Amino acid sequence: SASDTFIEALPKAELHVHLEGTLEPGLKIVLARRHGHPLQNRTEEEIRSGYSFHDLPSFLALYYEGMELLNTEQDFYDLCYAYLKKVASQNVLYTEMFFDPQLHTRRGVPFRTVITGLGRARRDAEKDFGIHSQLVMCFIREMSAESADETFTQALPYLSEIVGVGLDSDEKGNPPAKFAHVFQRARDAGLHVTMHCDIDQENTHEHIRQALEDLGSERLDHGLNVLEKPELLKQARERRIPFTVCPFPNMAIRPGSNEKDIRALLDAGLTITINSDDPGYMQSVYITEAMKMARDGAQLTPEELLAISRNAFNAAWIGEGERSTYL
Ligand code: ES4
Ligand code: ZN
Repeated sequence: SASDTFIEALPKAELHVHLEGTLEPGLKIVLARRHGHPLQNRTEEEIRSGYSFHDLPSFLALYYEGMELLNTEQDFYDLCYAYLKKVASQNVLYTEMFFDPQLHTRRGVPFRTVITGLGRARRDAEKDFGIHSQLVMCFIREMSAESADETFTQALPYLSEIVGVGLDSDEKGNPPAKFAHVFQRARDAGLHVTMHCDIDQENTHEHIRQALEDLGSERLDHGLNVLEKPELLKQARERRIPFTVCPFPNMAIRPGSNEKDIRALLDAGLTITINSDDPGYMQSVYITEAMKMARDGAQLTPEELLAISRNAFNAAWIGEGERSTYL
């Protein structure tokens, strides 16, 4: 299988990372000092040792707790700039980053504060490290369809800063169909569409079917349960739907998944990419470390990892001119 140095040197594109999930304990302490938050008296090790989760709800509880440190334009700048600096050092040339505006607007942080901080960081990181990035706005699926619609309306003045929309957080009882209206608005506005279809959730196959057939999802974030339904598998293969696979959270919070999943997806002829998800909460497993996990679990060869990396550049929501500079 592929060596560490091969993986480290590979030019990469990341398509599944939650910016709020890149918040490292070290930056939490910096932000806590800035805001006089009690976390300022903790060490990184103490914060990290509090990160135990075993399923999606227990992970989301921790992830939501971190939000209270993100308040000013500078906070969002620092969050995004730190992630881009880190992955630029891993030879990530391009990244599409999810963000969750509702987790901020519901606390009284204006949409504008979030998007301007992230935008300034993106431009500075491009200047400083040559990394190109775009934003994908996610809706929180346990919040109401009306809240998602309101959020889309708030985003209208900033649509040039947003390449697509996604759907994340707690899937149980929250099917894609709940958000049909806002996804239609996004498509009408020319945005791209993806959504999480988490592993082994209630009604997982129906959720995947809705995503692919009813909501116009161009990708599936996770989506591993297609393997169990021949009709869905055939459709995903024929439409060459890219799957954004995230080895660390799969192992840590998705009890139904295991390290052989990636081999099974490849054997089924699906188009997969490998990604980090929430590295700040997941032992700092960024894309390079995620690729090493995937290699170890599925015995990936250099040729397979190169093909997986090319899949990500091919699936990226960029123009053909830019794509040709990567491939
Ligand atoms: C997430 Cl791991 C995961 N799953 C679903 N939604 C999320 N939001 C942030 N991380
Ligand atoms: Zn995710």
